[in-house]
Amino acid sequence: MCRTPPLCCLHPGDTHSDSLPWRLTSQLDLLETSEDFWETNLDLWAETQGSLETGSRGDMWACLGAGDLLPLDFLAQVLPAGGTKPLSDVRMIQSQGARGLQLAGSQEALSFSASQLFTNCDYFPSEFSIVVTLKIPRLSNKSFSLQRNEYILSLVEEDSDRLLIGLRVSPERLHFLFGGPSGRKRITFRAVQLADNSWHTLVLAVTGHYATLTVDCGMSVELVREQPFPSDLCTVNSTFYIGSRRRWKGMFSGLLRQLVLLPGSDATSRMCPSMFPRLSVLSIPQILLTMPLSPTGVVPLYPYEAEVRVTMGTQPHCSTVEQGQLWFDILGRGLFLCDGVVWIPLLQEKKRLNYVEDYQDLYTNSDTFDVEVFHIPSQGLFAATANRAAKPGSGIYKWVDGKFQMYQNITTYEARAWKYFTVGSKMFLAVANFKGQPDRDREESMIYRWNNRKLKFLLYQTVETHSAQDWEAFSIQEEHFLVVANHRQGDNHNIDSVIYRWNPGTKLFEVNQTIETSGAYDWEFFSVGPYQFLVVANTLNGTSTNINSNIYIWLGGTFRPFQSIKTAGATDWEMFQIGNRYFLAVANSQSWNDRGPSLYNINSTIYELNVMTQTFIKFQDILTSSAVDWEFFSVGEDKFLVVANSLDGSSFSLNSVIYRWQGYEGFVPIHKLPTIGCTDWEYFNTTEGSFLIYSSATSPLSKVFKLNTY
Ligand SMILES: [Ca+2]
Ligand SMILES: [Ca+2]
Ligand SMILES: [Ca+2]
Ligand SMILES: [Ca+2]
Repeated sequence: MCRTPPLCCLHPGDTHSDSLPWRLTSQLDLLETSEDFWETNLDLWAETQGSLETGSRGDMWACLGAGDLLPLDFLAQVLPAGGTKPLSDVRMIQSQGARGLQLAGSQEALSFSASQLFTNCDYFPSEFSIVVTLKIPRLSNKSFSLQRNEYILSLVEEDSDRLLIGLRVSPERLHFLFGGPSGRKRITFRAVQLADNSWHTLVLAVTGHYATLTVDCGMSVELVREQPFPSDLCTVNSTFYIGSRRRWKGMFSGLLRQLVLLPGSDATSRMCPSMFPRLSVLSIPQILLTMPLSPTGVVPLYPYEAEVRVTMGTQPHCSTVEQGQLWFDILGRGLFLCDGVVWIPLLQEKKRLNYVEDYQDLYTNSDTFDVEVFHIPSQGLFAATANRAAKPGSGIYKWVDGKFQMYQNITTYEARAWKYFTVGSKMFLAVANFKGQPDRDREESMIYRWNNRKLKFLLYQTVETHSAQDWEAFSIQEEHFLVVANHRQGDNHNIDSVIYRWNPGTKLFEVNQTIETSGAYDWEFFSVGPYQFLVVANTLNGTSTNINSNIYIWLGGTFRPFQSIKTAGATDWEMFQIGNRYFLAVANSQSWNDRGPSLYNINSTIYELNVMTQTFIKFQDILTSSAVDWEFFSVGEDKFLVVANSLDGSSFSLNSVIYRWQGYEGFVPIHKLPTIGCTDWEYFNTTEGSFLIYSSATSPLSKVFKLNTY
């Protein structure tokens, strides 16, 4: 028996017209007023909400209670909250970028007593909306599915098996059934095209004589009935069934993503307009909102399968539209999932770093500060070492039969770095000489050009520099630039570093801009989208190493200050990109000021570009021992950083460390490599595989390591 609070439920026909005053009585009205329709709707919704609080809405609200006006999420009723036992009668299926449930097994599992929903009142609300997001397979002629009726939702009186409420789809039709005082009634919406294998969101709003159906936030279709929806539909001892009518026959065969009852009002105004009208949301269980295949590799709670489009060929676009789609890379034999931003590898015959193997001892002319590995077209792979001794100078090695072999010596003056670059078809090597020639006043660094006839590098241009530490080469809009890191002039570290521009007329590099630096040690050029940047590693100002290193941005034909970052004896900046994230890692070599001793075991820091604030923000500190270089490299899909640790305060013999990118955890140490006075790491590839080479500033021995993969 139904509890019969006399004021329980709205009486037939008495207040529906003013409880939903904005509801339009014909489609024509809707057309004519469509422009401010939504606004009006929202205003009126607010009004009714307001009157609700004052209690003036009358009987119906008294019955439902304010809390009952919240959306009642049927799917959430049957899905256990996260962490509990998964339902075996439900399969989670991802399709067209959204997740839905496919029903399987017994109907009992997807049912619950009406008393769970109607706690204050035994009557089904006389005004309500039912919101459904579903996907029904496209029908072939032979298909049996949907040739019959399938139930999305039913409310069944347990003892009598009488259908109190039913929402049912059949080909091109949607039926709403209810038990009226004079038997079962049916409202049928015709020409509703749902079986097209796409997601659709339906809002069925029922009030009194009216039933309105809105599909994908489009035009509403309204049906007027002689008999109104009953206000005394008793729900005692009745049960809701999701996707069935309590029997095998008529089970819903498509996907369900949303199934919500909103008592008391038309949900359309809450859901429309929508950015994604086919997936417009009133209430969806959390488990269906998230994507199960996340980069963190969280295992989905429910049995899950992705029924998604797989694209072949070259890398397709990946944005929110493609979220959940798969791409099969035929060349790389890999399967990737679009997470809405980037393609995440799922299955790939990918290389994984297994171990690092001693490969070649490269005996150099003298102590080596830097190695530059480069490729000369039709010649092969070369390595230039920046050596301390002037004679025989610095070595250039060629990769022959899987080893570096001496190729050419070039006289240099305590060479600190080499940089290979091209201008058009011309190939150059620039050396940073830390010292001047013994018999000259002027300190110079040299630019050499590859001679295609002699197959050697020949002197091309000399440039005045001051204890040069590094050259960086870059191009902006077809213009070619070089920038030198001038470390000091005499005892003065606060001097200008110089940017040179290639003059196509004179075919020489000419001074273009000077930038004040403090013990400059390294320049790094990088681009982010349409913007170009230079960042300098300032080592010391004469009294302290704890000073700013500066990032400059190219604006209006010149580099201007962009951001200053506090560093400690900065010696290297390494720029790298992971997915759509931009990082800058600084190597901090020592913390020192003129009042105290030097500290070598200090943090080096990785910064990440925050696109919103347009600044680099600290991402991770890594403890290093007088770090002088970071090198970023990839093996398969894995990203790595290797640091050159040069000194722990007492010894040059210490480990350099390889870190692997682990997403949220940042970079995690995975490998230690014994090095002596390590000053530089370079990564390179040959047909023999992937390699790392390091230079030693304390011994004439550099080492090549092979990265073994599996
Ligand atoms: Ca190098
Ligand atoms: Ca550099
Ligand atoms: Ca570096
Ligand atoms: Ca390096």
